[in-house]
Amino acid sequence: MKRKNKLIVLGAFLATSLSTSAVMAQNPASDPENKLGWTLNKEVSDEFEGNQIDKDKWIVQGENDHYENNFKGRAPSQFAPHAVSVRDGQLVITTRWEPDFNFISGKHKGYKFENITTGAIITKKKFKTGYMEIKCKPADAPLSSAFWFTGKGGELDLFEIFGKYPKDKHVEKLYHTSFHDWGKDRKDPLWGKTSWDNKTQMPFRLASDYHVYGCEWSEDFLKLYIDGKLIRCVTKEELGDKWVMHNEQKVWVDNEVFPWKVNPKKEDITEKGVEFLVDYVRVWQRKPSSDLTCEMPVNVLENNDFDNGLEGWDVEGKVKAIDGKGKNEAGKNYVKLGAGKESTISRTVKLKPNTTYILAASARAPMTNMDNIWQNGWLGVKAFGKKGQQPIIKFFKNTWYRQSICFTTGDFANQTYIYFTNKWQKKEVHVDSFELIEVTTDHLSLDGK
Ligand SMILES: [Ca+2]
Ligand SMILES: [Ca+2]
Repeated sequence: MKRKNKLIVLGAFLATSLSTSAVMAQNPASDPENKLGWTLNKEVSDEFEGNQIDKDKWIVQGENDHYENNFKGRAPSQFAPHAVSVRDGQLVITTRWEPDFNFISGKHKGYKFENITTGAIITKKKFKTGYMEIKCKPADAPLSSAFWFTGKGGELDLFEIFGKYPKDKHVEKLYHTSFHDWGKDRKDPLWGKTSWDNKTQMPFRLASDYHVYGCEWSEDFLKLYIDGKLIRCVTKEELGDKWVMHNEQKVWVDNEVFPWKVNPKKEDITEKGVEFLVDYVRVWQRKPSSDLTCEMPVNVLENNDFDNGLEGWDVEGKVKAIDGKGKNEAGKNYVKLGAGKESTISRTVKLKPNTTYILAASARAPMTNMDNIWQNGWLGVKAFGKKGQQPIIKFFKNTWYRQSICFTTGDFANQTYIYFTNKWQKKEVHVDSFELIEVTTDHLSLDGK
């Protein structure tokens, strides 16, 4: 009986996916019925058909000794045109161990260009606002595969994904988005630095498979998606001068080495190379309108900001609600987990089965110097009906920042346990602004429609 049910379900699934793919092949994963009236901007989109890169559309970094923005690669890796190819309907960016390559002399951020060749492509045309989407499989290696945008004064990295990160396997699941501020004076210590970011840890390794990553960049907000699901929205208003998306942008797709994080060796890269595979890059645009909101699904946690002290929360060890006197991130109070004892703040929450959620919190670790002392606090979730899954995400900076965990409940789950703890180091950590939201694909909230 069970088996028969499965077959029926599979048949229905195939029928649905065939009919929808025929009709909606070119619609955004965020809006499969194109309710918002998106139009594909073909100048900055590509399906990567044929057997070579379209050079009317793309700049290949290093070709004819031209390097867009004078960016030659992040040393030790150097951009080389032979790293870029098109095969089986895909863009292939190959990073290789190639010590005999004729590397440029000089250094970049203290590292010599040597051993590693890699690739980047950049659109010739610019665009301003829209919905940007890529379907891809990042290189399964200790380097960053990235889909990003830059123009005058600002940069949006929709993702920089480390396929492998031996020091901390959690990083291999991290969907990390950031803004970089290039609008400041060159002498300003914040020039080019991250002005805002979003870190969401997915329940899977990102380089293990293809996923669809998307974002909507409007005049007023930025929405982040994975596989058509909305995971975050932030407004220009709430970011203030951290917002950097004021001008037209070009699309970038590349592999880069970040040697201060992880410096790949020959056996990681190999002479044959590791590949970032991209099925397509698509940018849609629509008439500017104010009919879309940045509303996220409702936060199911009451007293998530501790305005009512510790009401509704379970605590163990040294846990106190502290008046932040307006200096903490949100509202009146934050929670302090004191030094000297293992301390945890937690609660059991009712949830739906077979449903995807995002758990987020803001935290800081004041005893960190972020140099040789890395005191962790960590956010975690467990007992949601998925055997063996107990995801955690660590906090180790001494300023307030937000991170999140994406998880999907099992068939029989009706509740879960969420917590923040200073185990096992027993050092002081602060936490605030817990958020638990249901992630849905049906998230288009149109005013007056
Ligand atoms: Ca394709
Ligand atoms: Ca608060």
